[in-house]
Amino acid sequence: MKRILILILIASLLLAACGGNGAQNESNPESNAESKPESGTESEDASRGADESSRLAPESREESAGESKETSETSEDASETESEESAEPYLRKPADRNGRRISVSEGCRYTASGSKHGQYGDDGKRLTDGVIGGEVGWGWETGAGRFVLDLGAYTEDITDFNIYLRGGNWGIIAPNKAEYFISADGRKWESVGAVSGDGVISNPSDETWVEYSFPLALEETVAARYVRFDLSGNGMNYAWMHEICVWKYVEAAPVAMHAFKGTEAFDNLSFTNPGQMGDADGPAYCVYSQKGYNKAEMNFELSAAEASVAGKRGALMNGYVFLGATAFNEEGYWVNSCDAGLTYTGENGGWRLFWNTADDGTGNRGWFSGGKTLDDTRNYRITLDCSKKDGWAVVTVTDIDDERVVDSAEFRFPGSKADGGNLEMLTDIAVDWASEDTWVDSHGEPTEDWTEVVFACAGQNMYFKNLRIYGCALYGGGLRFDWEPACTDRRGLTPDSGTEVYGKVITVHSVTGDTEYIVDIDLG
Ligand SMILES: [Ca+2]
Repeated sequence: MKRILILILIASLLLAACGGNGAQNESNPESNAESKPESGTESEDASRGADESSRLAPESREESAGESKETSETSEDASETESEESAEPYLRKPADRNGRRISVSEGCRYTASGSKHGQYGDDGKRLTDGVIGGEVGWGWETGAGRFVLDLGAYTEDITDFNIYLRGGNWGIIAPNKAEYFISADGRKWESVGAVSGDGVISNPSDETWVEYSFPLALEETVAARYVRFDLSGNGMNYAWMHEICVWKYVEAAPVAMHAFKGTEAFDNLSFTNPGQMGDADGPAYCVYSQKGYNKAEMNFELSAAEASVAGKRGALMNGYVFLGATAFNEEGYWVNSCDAGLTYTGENGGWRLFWNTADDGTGNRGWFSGGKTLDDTRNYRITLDCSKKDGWAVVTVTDIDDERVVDSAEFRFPGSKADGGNLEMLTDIAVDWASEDTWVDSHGEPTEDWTEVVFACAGQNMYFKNLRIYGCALYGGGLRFDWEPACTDRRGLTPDSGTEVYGKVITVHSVTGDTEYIVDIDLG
């Protein structure tokens, strides 16, 4: 249930309040597909297709002169796979969305119509880099946006499409229709559906920009080497873009799960902090290391994590699983701190990389949230590495099962020493409130006291459960240390026994030293 919900939410990225709309569109493709595949192949390029000497993807060649080199490379690949395609006609089958949805478009080459915007021009990679969202977007000046994606190989069992763009600011008028076409050779195109009207998901991302996506979920699978995205309508003047996406479903291979053997357990009623804790503005469990380490890592079984983040009256919760570092000066006083790892934002419903710093080098707080939503059927290692050079840190997220780096970010962390001599590391599992509406007490009155918010959220089925952490480790002097209690300076639980809340809010169990534990944060 949770996986399905999150898949829908991924498809509805950037959609906050209108999540229900997105779900409806995804589960009912009829409602947003006004152009179904009626008549087999739509050979609108048939006349040009007769030119066998030129296998260029004709649409993109004509409309994007600057991309002709890429397009001709594409055409060579096309001829390699054509015989394969024609030998074994693809049999469509009912789309089965029970498995794991994987992108078949990420990292693929594409061509585009129109001309690149001078300052925010696309670099030919950004529309398939897996990053959806961001502050600006990438611009193509075009009254009829057309993107031709080369999947790199003839690809079967395609089910889902989407295109993410934005408008409403800087005089940019977004289209109101997207139509999707498939092709085996880049010449003959078949429409598989169009999305307009109620099928379009629109959501303001701030006071000025509106984010649009055009999800299409087919009832039957299709196969293609090339996918074409046609934008039109509304008097569009730009395609101001984030991403073009094509997905298929594969059987979800079981990921290896860690066997927790620890028996130590405690909760906010039984645990008393040794003193004032740093992360004390909402339910959290932290373990702080001794000084002297310059890198930390932890494994997080995201595939097992359960999240229910929305309550009544617009209450919305974020979750965090992260590592942190605190830098001290020679007198032992705090100079800076950073957090880096994964956050589950209530607004988009997925886990993503984030980092923040108290001082980013300009005296201001630094904050970054990645655009890639992680696959919630996989498990990940989070690494925070301050060892590269003074004043910098790198956060890396690695798929544990195939040791593949899925996201990373480097950021300024002024005050840190690369040898770790002035650093204290931590692991931290926490929640906070995603919306202003959540900062109310049980009478609905605004409050700045998070314990009042916890009271107000009680009975609304808001939780993060089964946050399974293992393999916590520290590095120093080039050596790796399992995070045994000897590495630990202190543990902190918020709330603890000295903070009055209505009952059990946070539980830590299956604890082995400080290398592994499972956290449940349940507001009841
Ligand atoms: Ca992108």
